[in-house]
Amino acid sequence: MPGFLQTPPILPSSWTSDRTLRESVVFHLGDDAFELAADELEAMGELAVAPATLELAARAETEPPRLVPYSAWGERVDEIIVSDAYSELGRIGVEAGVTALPYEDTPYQAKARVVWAALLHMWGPSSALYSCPVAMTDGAARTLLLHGDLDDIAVVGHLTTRDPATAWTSGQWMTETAGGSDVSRTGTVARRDGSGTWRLYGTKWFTSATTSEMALTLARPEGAPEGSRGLALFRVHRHLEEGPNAITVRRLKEKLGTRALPTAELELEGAVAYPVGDPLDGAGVRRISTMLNITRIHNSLGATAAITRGLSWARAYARVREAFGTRLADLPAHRATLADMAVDHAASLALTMRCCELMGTVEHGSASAEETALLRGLTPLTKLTTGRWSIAAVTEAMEAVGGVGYCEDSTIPALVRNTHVIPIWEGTTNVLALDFLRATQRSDALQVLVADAAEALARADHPAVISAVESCTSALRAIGDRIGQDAVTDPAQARSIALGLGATYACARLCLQGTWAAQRGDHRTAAAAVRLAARGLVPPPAPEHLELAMDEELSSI
Ligand code: MFK
Repeated sequence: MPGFLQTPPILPSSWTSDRTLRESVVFHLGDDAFELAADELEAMGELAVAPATLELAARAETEPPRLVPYSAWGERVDEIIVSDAYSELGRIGVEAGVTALPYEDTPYQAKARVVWAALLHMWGPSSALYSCPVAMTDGAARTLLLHGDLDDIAVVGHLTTRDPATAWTSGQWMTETAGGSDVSRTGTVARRDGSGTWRLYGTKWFTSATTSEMALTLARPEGAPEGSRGLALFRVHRHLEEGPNAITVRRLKEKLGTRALPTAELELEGAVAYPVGDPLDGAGVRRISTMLNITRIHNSLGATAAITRGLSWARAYARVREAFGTRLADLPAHRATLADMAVDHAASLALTMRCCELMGTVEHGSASAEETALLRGLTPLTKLTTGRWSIAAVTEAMEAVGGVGYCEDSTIPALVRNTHVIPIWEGTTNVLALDFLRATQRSDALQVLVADAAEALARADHPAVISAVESCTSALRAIGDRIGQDAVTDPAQARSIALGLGATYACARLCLQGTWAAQRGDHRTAAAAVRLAARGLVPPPAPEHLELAMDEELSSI
């Protein structure tokens, strides 16, 4: 006689089961445009969790990329073979428009990035990290359009098509052995050969999506000054018309997660490269920042989507698992945990959707100077805040599914591993906090952000959000006091200020959205805002005793 067999949890549609996502899309898009987008989004909601898609994702995770350095006859080929399941997931994403939609002429106009964000939010966690090349491809396309010449712009069609037969992806080869966070230490040299062609010499230490047809990279033209002001931006192709470019693959990285995604160390041995913009004007870092800001928003979407997928697994399990005489979904202690995860989801989405909305407005050419400054400051804040939230949330999700959630065949360990790259990829929490501080010193980013939060709070007048509005107002005052004490110039304070501002801005946006939703009869976002505020918005200042960090001073005890 068979023993007890647990009914397996089934992931429901990523669209119809996700009230928070649907509400966010209507709030940011408006009812009429929402009607236009609804079918496309519903289709992606089904596709993202279809058994065939999830099987591809699970298979891609177990078939990591392989490096074939030499052909059977000894020729150096440096071929990287990826799982066909990974390639197929990419084809699904490209056809659905995850790279194309923001570049198309759509009825959503400046709001196209809102629809795109919803698509990517659903597809990303099922893509086995194909979302990584999608991020870099988006960043490269925008960078080439903004800073490139006609030759650069000619490749953009490949980066922004829905046709998998002609679609390319782009990498971003920035990280070097000496220059990880500190890009000014980039050692790759650019030299012109006799025919005037630029050629690059150096080692790129972390190049993800290495099978991409092209990449954007930094190099120092010979004779240019040290530091970041001497760097130039280049477009490099893996293959030239006459054959492979002069690039060898040293090895593939063995990473904690993102295992389907090829990440390699590359040696540039005179690789032909095309400067993007004037290579001698010292503006390479400024130009690649266009790409960085876009990939950082993709990173925030990845964080938000990971929270959502973790929550979706936890809820699916809570529906089918019984303990102590009832479903997990009915146990008060478990409901409290799931409710807090739902708050993480709402808060993370509020920040990320605001970034996407602003990004669309800027790209559409209809942004005010304030909106442009707001996006500059909000991007690093959102990236660092959602990154930290995502790690906690997927860990909670694994715990909520119990022992099976700790086992590989549940696929939840892959979600946890893949999420752990989020706070590292495209800048760590501290690097992003310092980037935010630099932005506040160079622009109105801080004043505009505080003013935008205050305006949201002023319009959040539903009784259901009053306590959250009061908490946000006090949090803004507390952060203002800290900044007033010159904390904005103290790097040690950067992290706590940035995390505090990130949570407070998210809460202010939830107060505004919660007011709008409550007026339509749904109080759940208002409740999420109140709960987020009750958990505490501003972390304590940095530790006073920084000597604790390295124990340099031996205690006299
Ligand atoms: C998914 C799979 C992943 C697989 C594993 C991945 C593992 C991790 C792999 C990685 O390594 S990811 C890459 C991590 N590295 C970074 O994210 C770089 C972090 N460093 C920064 O973000 C620095 O702030 C930056 C390099 C961008 C600039 O630092 P610098 O060299 O001190 O330059 P500076 O003086 O701050 O800025 C130079 C110019 O760029 C200025 O403009 P102007 O020339 O007009 O004055 C800045 O205003 C502009 N700029 C800098 N950051 C900007 C920006 N403009 C707009 N937005 C920004 N974010």
